[in-house]
Amino acid sequence: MAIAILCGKDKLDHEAHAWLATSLKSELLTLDSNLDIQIWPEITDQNQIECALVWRYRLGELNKFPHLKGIFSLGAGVDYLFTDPQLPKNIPITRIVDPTMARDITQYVVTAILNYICRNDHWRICQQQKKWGKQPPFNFADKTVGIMGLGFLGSRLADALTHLQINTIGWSKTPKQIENVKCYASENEFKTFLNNTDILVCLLPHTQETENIINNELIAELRDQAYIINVARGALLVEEDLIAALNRGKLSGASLDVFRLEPLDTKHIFWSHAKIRVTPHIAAVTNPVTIAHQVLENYRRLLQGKPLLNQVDVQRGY
Ligand code: NDP
Ligand code: OXD
Repeated sequence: MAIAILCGKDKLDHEAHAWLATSLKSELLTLDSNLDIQIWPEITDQNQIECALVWRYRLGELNKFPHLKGIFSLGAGVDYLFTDPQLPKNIPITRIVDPTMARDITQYVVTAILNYICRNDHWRICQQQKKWGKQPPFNFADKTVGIMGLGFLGSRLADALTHLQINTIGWSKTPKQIENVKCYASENEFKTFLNNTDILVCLLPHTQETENIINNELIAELRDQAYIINVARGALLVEEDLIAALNRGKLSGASLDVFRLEPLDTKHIFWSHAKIRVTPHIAAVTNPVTIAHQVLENYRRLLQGKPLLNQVDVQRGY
């Protein structure tokens, strides 16, 4: 009976995520010193592995564990699992639902919103040019933040924004109720949601339905001079449509934390575009200390045949 931790799709990526695997192993052993935890690729006996803790692992590896009973994603998003053609079938998949992650996403998005509304990029350029570039006062009341995806992260972000007295609306698949937030739902209300949005925050999962959702059609429905913050997945954004909208002035800027191909290619236009801020997928990084309890709880439930926490709906894809 053993747990395998598989992080990283290749050797380089594995090394980059070594901290996650080793810290999580050590946290879990602190909680229960009897656990047998093996970090890929040093798996001593594949027959022993009953539970796999994974983050963007090398596709096909999970199929090598004949007695696998559970797959626990170490991230909130599970889209990468569904790209594995050999993903073992009929095995429950869970994901991370962690208030610390919600706090981190909130802080990242609030920073991006404030940078935009307070025109921090403009002041920075003025300072570099030693220019007293005074402009008319900015006004928070003029801007509405629209959050696509009101799940665990999106709903907490919405709540935090209302406490900062930032006008906030949201959109999700099924109807939601969040105090002081006008919530829209389904395709029927999508256009109205977009028509009322100045700052679009994307916190949708990557599924067949959401892929390429931020495209020309969507951008056309946003208010003029809108700003886009994508912290969901790169595949949700049609890159050429974003660039074209920034260049013709329909959009005034974008903060991007996630990309179709990560790491972002050094030649990619996003790096040097004056209206784009790039961060390397750090909006909310899995915290081994805060997730260890839920991982262990789910492992115990798995062994006892009890329902798991935070189980992914494989049909929906999130
Ligand atoms: P949840 O599953 O809790 O929430 C997803 C939300 O998206 C739900 O409100 C859901 O609606 C909505 N949704 C899904 N599909 C559609 C659709 N077709 N149309 C409208 N709404 C839809 O996910 P989390 O909040 O935990 O995480 C969201 C995403 O954030 C993750 O999947 C991941 O990709 C990304 N992420 C990024 C991080 C980063 O560092 N950049 C860190 C962590 C997560 P409904 O509630 O009605 O089902
Ligand atoms: C996640 C992420 O999904 O880090 O947890 O993107």
